[in-house]
Amino acid sequence: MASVREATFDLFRAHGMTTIFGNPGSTELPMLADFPEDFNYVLGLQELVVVGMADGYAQASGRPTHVNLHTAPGVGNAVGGIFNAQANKSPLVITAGQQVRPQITIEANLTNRDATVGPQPYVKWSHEPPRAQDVPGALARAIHHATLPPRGPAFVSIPMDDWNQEADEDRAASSRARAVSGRSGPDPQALSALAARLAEASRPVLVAGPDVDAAGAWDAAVALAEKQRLPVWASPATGGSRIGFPERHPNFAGVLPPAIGPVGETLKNHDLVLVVGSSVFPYYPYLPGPLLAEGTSLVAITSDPGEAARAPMGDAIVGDVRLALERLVELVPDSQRAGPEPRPEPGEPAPADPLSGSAAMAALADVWPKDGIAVVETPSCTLSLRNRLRISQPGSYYFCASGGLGFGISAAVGVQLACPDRPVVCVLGEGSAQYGITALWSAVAYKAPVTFLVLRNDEYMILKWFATLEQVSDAPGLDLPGLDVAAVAGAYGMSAREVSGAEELTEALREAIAAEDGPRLVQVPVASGMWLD
Ligand SMILES: Cc1ncc(C[n+]2csc(CCOP(=O)(O)OP(=O)(O)O)c2C)c(N)n1
Repeated sequence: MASVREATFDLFRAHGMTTIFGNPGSTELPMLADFPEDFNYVLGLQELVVVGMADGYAQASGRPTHVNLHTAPGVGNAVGGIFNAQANKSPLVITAGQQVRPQITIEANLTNRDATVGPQPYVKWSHEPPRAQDVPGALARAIHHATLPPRGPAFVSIPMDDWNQEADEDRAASSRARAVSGRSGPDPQALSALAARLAEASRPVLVAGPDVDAAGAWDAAVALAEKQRLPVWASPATGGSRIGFPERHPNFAGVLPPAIGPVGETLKNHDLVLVVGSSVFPYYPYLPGPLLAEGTSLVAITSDPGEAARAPMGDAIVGDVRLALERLVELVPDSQRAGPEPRPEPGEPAPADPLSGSAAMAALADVWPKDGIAVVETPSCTLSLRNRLRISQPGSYYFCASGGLGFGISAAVGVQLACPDRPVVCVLGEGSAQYGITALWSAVAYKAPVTFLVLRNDEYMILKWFATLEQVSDAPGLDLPGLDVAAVAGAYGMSAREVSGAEELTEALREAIAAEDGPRLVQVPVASGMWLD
């Protein structure tokens, strides 16, 4: 007779979910008992980091990923990460331990009161099974919710006395055997009408968003842009959790600005804007203006009905991004339009002491490995990084779509565990690094050979920039004197050092990226400023 635990581990096996990210407590120990040899447990020291590592792993592997948290306080700590994972469309199956069933009603210590309510707004489904025998079925359902479009976290609370109960083997086997596919084709008529609109437009443009990458649709996006001679913008960096088009391609025009007025202004010379795999748009901050100029119309293709529903303008077609793009490529004619002007190469950054953020990004670009993956949490340098690296391979860029910090270090560890053969470089502001700092320990513990590059400007630069924009003066709490991430990393057992100047930085990065035996951290002082080039 199988126990609920055995039936559940069989379910995870059937879905290839043999890596579990967790931070354990007494309420989770019964699940972890006799831990099977074919499973890996990746320990994170705080729950935001546990979810962040799983988020990176899930996105980079494309697979549903199990996160195990400690009852109410663990879930509470994790909520920021769950919010991030939802924005990143990361298929997480999150479980949390719960008091034993006989002690929930009397609210014994560590009872997760109203367990399903805590993570509610940030998960697709939140549940506590009514019987121990329902645990495997509930987790099967959570896996399907997490992986159906739009992908995202699902949550199941599991009383700790459920694991050793006898499973309902028929039900467990039946739910384990189910395959559920969520790739649905777009409405063929809507797509034909769109193909006709594209062919007839005089100056159409493509905006490629993160779901082009998640859907494996790079080749189709490139084929469409080339066949129709479309200039291509990346969706605004604020929500650009992934890159959907090669940024060295001659048709690539740049990264759209993130606010209403500037987006309308940037796209004003086009009569048709086709947005693929992005919300319309991840606006921030609020800079009002026309959503689009007069004479510009917009169509969005998205697998996310929520994105289609909430867009403030334009038409939308819901369906799998890759299926839609591949069909569109067949439907549109070869265009005779003049192709877009090529984008200028980035210039030499101006010399400065300490280095400008742009010079630091130029140093990184100089040593960038062919199949490198960037995980980015560096608010004042994100645009410079995009401009200097010009990433042109799929699955090579991860950024937190929600703007919530704590993603960078953790996600980089998860991405590296999912892609052990590719060099991962995590670029961080020293302020952002603090939210997920304990993930440095996990990088060391699991010998994840991530290169961490910390840009140290002694401040929350982007908040100073926002203060100017919002006409706020004398706000406290925007300076970070004496925050030495290299010293902290050393205390977690990581090989870490601070360097200064472009030459030392280039050398240190080259060495760190080449190292395969574990993580390295390179910290470099940079000048104050927002670095856009
Ligand atoms: C969880 C969370 N808390 C606070 C913020 C607000 N916030 C946005 S950017 C930022 C500062 C980042 O500083 P740093 O990483 O040093 O980058 P810099 O702006 O200096 O480049 C803060 C605190 C946030 N986005 N998320």
